[in-house]
Amino acid sequence: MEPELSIVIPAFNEQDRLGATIRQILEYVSANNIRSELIIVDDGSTDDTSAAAEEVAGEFPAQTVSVIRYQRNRGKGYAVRTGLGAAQADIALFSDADLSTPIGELNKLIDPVRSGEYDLTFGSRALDRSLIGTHQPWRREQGGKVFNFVVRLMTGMPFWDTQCGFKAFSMPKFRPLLDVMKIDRFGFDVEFLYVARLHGLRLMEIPVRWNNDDRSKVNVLRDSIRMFDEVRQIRRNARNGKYNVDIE
Ligand SMILES: Nc1nc2c(ncn2[C@@H]2O[C@H](COP(=O)(O)OP(=O)(O)O)[C@@H](O)[C@H]2O)c(=O)[nH]1
Ligand SMILES: [Mg+2]
Repeated sequence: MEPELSIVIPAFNEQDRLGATIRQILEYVSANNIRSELIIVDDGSTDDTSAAAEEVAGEFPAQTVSVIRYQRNRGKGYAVRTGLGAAQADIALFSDADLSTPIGELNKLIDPVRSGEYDLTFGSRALDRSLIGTHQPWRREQGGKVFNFVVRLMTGMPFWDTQCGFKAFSMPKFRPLLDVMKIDRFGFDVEFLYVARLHGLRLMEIPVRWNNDDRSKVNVLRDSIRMFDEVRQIRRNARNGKYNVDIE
């Protein structure tokens, strides 16, 4: 039977965090009778990420779990696009491997897509900060605010947190756009929202709970520089018509 929801987890060197995450997700979907498929994308990990995923998946024979892997690390954006490209269901969600947004927040994003009211819904840590249990380190949180301010200035988008790793999509609407997406690293969230908006999809930023996991793989200096550069690339791509695509 076709799944009603595809859940994508981008994973880079996540052998320590991924097992517990998969278990929590599969327990949640079975307890709530959600017909889902789980797609793990191993983004060129150098540890035993794939094996860890397969091991836990083996504990849930009734659930559909697939692991996609490739040799070279390409970035979270590339990994998420790969997972969405493989998604079978009409609704897809991606979540970080550390479940910083608990999987119980799922319905907040899925319901407005299922009802047809919105095409892309995304978690936000900026709309209701009282939902944040464990904060990111102070510098990282301030950096996030600056990044979002720059994104608003450079793209004209009215959002407050583009970077939360918890986003849901109406795949019939979003799938054609995957072909024109180009940003492979952490700027991809901005590109997703920008291109979706450009093509008239209906977007909603939704406050979600967040408990930061401090075992972050992000290198603040290197990855921040790349992100600003990627936002400039998005503007350039838009100007050069790189995001033109026929959607029905
Ligand atoms: N850092 C990093 N994360 C990646 C990459 N590819 C996929 N990911 C995944 O992106 C998600 C966010 O990473 P995380 O380290 O938790 O970031 P943070 O919580 O924002 O500091 C996790 O699911 C990672 O496994 C990559 O190339 N680098
Ligand atoms: Mg994290």
